[in-house]
Amino acid sequence: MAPARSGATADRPLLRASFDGVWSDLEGVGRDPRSGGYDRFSWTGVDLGLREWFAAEATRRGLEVEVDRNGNQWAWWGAPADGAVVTGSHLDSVPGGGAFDGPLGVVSALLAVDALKAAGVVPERPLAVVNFVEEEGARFGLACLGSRLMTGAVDSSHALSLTDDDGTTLADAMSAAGHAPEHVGLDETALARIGVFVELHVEQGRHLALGDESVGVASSIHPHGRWHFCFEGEGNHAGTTRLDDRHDPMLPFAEVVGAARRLAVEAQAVTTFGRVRVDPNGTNAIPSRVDAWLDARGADQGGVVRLVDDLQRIAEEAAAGHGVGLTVTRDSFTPVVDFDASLSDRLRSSLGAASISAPTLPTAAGHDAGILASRVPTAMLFVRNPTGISHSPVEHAETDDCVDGVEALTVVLRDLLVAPLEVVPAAGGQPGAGARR
Ligand code: HGY
Ligand code: MN
Ligand code: MN
Repeated sequence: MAPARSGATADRPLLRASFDGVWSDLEGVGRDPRSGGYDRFSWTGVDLGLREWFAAEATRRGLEVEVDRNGNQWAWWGAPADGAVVTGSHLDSVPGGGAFDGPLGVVSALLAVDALKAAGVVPERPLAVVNFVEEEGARFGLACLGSRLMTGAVDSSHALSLTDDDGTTLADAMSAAGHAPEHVGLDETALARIGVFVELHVEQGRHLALGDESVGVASSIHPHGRWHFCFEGEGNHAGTTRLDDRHDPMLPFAEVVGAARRLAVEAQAVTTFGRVRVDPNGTNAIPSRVDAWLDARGADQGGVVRLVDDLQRIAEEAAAGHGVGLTVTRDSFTPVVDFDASLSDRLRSSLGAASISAPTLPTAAGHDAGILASRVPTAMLFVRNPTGISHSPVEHAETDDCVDGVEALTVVLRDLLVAPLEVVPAAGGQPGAGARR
């Protein structure tokens, strides 16, 4: 059941029509007609199409578009200045991803600007809609790359040396897309401009689907990380090589996959090996090498760390047993993120004042809001996902719920744009993340 209408937008049918219109313009970009999934990877031709779409939608609204040193796009309502209200999300996807993860936050932000302007809101401070680059890390392997670079959470030269599956570095991909890579890194100017950041996102889970509300407020992001397991064996003929003579990297890898699931159950965590590269990947060739990437997450940070340590020990024993080499590299780890309590409370109270009831829920999905939380006050809104499925072509959100999301975001932004942004201690948030004037 959708929440009581907030009344934030005078005409809901018009808003629904606007949503359908903007959504349909974006829907085809980077979509595989066979699977219905999306391959939207940073600094590719598809990404250029997405960036052009973003710039056109922003310009159509009279917003000033800028691209920062890390390639994130910013659309400004009002001259860029410190202490702005910033919203938005990302447009890239995982391989074969869904339509809503990321784009729903960007589209909703643009439509919220429409609603605020239609309501005659005169902001006390600038507003920016942002499109963060490479949030999924699908091309270069590091999630939230644009926000990590901006906050200095990743070393710039390390980031520029990251390669995609074809061996193209981030630096070369950015150059080829016409964006100079040499200035990537910590961007204090961009960070100072963020007074508060509010990201709307489709829920990646079923908390809302199991309840009555279509919109929720995030409390926290579970600790999560990515580890690269590289098993190096000896390539050989699949038919002529005796079993005793084999050093097959696939075998220790297979043991590790099973162990990862067992350890996840014990630790009440989740583990996934969703990405595997087998060299030379021939039916009649014993692999010389297997590269596999582990995604491990859980509410208990210590439990996740112990799980990966145990798994690494199991992998080392299994590899040794097959005369296979092993290296394990931690690609990223994001500790628990508790969103800024005072900002989240403020979201809840402005939603309540607009008679929108929104439960509070945690998530195990990473977001740019989670990375920014270490530097600026951030909060998130979630929109109901009936199946909870995400990172899949079947990811979905009902249009009525998406419109509820736009209305909720409009209510929240209206409050943040016109009322003072007090400086509040970030109770339970990250150090130094209190809202700023
Ligand atoms: O992987 C994640 O948690 C997010 O969807 N990027
Ligand atoms: Mn995602
Ligand atoms: Mn996302």
